[in-house]
Amino acid sequence: MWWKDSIIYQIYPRSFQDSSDDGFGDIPGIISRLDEIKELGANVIWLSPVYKSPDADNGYDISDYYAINPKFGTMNDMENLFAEAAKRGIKIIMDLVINHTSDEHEWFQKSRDPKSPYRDYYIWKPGKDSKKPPNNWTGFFMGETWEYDEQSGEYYLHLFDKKQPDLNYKNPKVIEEVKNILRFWLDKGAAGFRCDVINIIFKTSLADGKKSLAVQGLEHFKSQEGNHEVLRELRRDVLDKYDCFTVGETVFVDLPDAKLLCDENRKELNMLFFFDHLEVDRRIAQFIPKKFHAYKLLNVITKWQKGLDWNAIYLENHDQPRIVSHFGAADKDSEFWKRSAKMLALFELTLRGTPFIYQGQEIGMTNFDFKNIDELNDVVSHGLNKLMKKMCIPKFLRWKWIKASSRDNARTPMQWNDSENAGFSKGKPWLGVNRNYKLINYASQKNDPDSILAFYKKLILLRKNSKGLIYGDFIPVYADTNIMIYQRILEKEIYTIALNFSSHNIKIPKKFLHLFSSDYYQVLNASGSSEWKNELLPWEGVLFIKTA
Ligand code: TEU
Repeated sequence: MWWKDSIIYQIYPRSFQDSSDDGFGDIPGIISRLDEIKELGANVIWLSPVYKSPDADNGYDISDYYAINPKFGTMNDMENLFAEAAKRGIKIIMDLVINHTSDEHEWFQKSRDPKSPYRDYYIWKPGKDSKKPPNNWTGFFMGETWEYDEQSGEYYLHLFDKKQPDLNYKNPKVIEEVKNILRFWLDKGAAGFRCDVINIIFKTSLADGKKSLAVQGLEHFKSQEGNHEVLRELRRDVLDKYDCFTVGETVFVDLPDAKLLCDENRKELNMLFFFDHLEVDRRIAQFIPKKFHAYKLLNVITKWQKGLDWNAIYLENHDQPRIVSHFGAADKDSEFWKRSAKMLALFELTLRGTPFIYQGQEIGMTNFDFKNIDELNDVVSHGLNKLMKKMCIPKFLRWKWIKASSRDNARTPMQWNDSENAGFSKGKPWLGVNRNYKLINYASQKNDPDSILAFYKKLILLRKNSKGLIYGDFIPVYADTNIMIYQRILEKEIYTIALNFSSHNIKIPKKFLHLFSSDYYQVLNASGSSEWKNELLPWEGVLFIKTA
């Protein structure tokens, strides 16, 4: 299957490359950077939403699935993008956001009339005892999940922002609409879809949820039987007729759920994004930090590597802080920014599954040193701030947590070079450019063989030519608080990987030294040092390769 040995590059269009100098990335900008993506070694692009949208949630609130947001360009530009990408052997997958639409979508506007045939496209309900919402569910954006609509005299459900009303998947007409959307984009040339929050689209009942600090009501809409049925129907009636794949974004997913969703015989999704690995050092809906232990990370990764036949592997996306700030040294010990970024590249690219690389990850972009809440655009950060204020959490703590977790950390413009606005745009960027762009940018790494970018390219090439790194078994070997060791094995190919997540030199435990005997192994390491002294340097990663 071609998507198994692919390398996928995620583009967040508004922050990638601006060609019109309005401060907003666009499709012609993406076309102008396809060569860089090809040089990296990626052969698939996942494009975050470019559809028409009022941008209440940066395009994840779609008002027309068949039109392009004019800020990004035209349908003609999009067709050019498919064609130019294809010329370079690059496929494109689209973001499928179908749990909700924008409240400005024509369907929703029509559905506000209780007599409209569109009424049942959404989930409308009268309030409890006149003025109270129909149930006690709480949303993904730290706020209410029901909005009262004067015109209708009823509430509508929105698990995200109030400008993102949830569609009603008990209505077969909604499923037919989705099939049409899929066909439209597949016929245009899409090679598949990244399916937004795809495991919560079916609401079995609207009863009150169990009390919970996170999202309350989950048991009524996470991985419901009806949800599985919808996925099977989409696959059977549309997706299976094309050479394409799907990757689900599955929130709060656990392994038993995931096994059902990705079982090849059930024909639902091809692979999915889980969140566990990025939450090993955070608690309560990802916001409150706790101590990092490498063994916890290895445990989680082992669970998924062994539990599923195929994984979608990622360390970054547009919702997560930058990995070199999160698990790496950028914010703790910046001397090792570069080495830790390479160590994390080694981690991601030596796991079994299809790797997804998020724009800027390949040059080690870091979190942004935002100074106050007004510098942030993210709806989640603002929602969280409001909620914590209500809970009387002191300002300095609120800011500390929001700053580290804000989705805007990943959304600042791509740092292409050291010219004004990092070469992203000549206009004022929609979100501030990271102040470190003179130090961290694509141009300065392009021809430097010691750069993070060069390391990514080398690893991607190695992976492409090594069946063992793509398909080999995953064998956990050892982990403690600071380091982890694992192997990938396929017949006579043996890969041994050791990663150091700390600022100290750490000796490989004696018991495992035999795995690193360099007389018959070839070594690739993140520190670039050529001598192996049976220890890991601070933030170093090493890969020992033995092929018979
Ligand atoms: O994300 C789903 C989701 O659960 C996150 O928004 C999560 O709540 C957030 O990351 C907490 O930090 C998807 C998209 O990736 C996201 O960008 C959208 O905002 C969301 O769905 C709604 O479409």
